[in-house]
Amino acid sequence: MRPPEHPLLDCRPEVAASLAEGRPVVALESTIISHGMPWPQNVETALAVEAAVRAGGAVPATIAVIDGRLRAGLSTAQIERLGRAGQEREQVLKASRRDLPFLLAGVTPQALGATTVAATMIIAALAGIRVFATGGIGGVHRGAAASFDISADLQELARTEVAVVCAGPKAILDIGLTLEYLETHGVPVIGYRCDALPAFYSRDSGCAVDWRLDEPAAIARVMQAKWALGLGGGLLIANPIPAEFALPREAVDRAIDAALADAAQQGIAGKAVTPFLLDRVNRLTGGDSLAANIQLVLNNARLAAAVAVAFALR
Ligand code: PSU
Ligand code: MN
Repeated sequence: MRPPEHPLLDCRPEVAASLAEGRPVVALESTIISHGMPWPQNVETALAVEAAVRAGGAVPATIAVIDGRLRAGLSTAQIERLGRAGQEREQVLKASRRDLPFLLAGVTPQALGATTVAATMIIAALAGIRVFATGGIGGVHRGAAASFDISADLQELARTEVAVVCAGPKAILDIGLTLEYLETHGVPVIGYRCDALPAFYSRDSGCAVDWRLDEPAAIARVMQAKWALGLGGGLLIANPIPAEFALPREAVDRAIDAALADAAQQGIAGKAVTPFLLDRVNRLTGGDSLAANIQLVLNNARLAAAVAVAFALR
């Protein structure tokens, strides 16, 4: 059963109706709109991702914090607002778990909070949404032994009951350490039709996944079993970028190395790191990485819809 409507949360009527009737809903995040992609591709992609969820038979619920309220399900105008505000970063706060109280208390200069994977999971779970599609999750950064930079997304996967479909950890991260962290925290990592964890822009990170599952119905049964057992927490469903859109590993690695060097030289730290690196890699690959990012998000939206449909039928 879905939890009762939360006093801080506004669900779009279509989303609330679907949830009340046990029909499939897919959560979508908003940091990717405001901080993950440039305007106008960010808005075009967000709308195309919603359309892909609908084509897959589920209702999309893009999540953000707007004017002091948690929102599950945005209008086109609200998505546009987030996308345009992303050009002026001071207008929209990149909001993870620790930022939500400030946005709700109205003490931030920004009226808009773009939710990361972690914050989107929290709001999805409050609404009763169990499946969420993103591009790539945050993870353990390269050099984390010195910087301690580990995304709050990983802790959220350990504690919040949502299945997250992604194309692997973002390639700017240390993927082996990210997998170790997920193992320590008991987060299942499922490869959808793949044996190796995908690495965002490329299909193979060189690290094996725990389990390969080839059918959305099998993934839905694992979700059901985990939560029926009272284990709580999330699952990571890794969905490789379609081969025709994957980028050659060497070219991406060169761009990432250059972006990391720029970040270090400019003293970029904290939550600015990931948006900075994604933007630099996009410039250094002449836009190729953005094109790949758009395609992998669409691919994840399609799989998330299929998983949500299977989970609703269980
Ligand atoms: N996936 C993308 N682009 C993004 C992100 C994910 O394709 O911009 C965002 C997500 O919102 C994720 C965040 O939660 O990057 C991770 O940020 P950090 O490393 O600061 O935790
Ligand atoms: Mn970080």
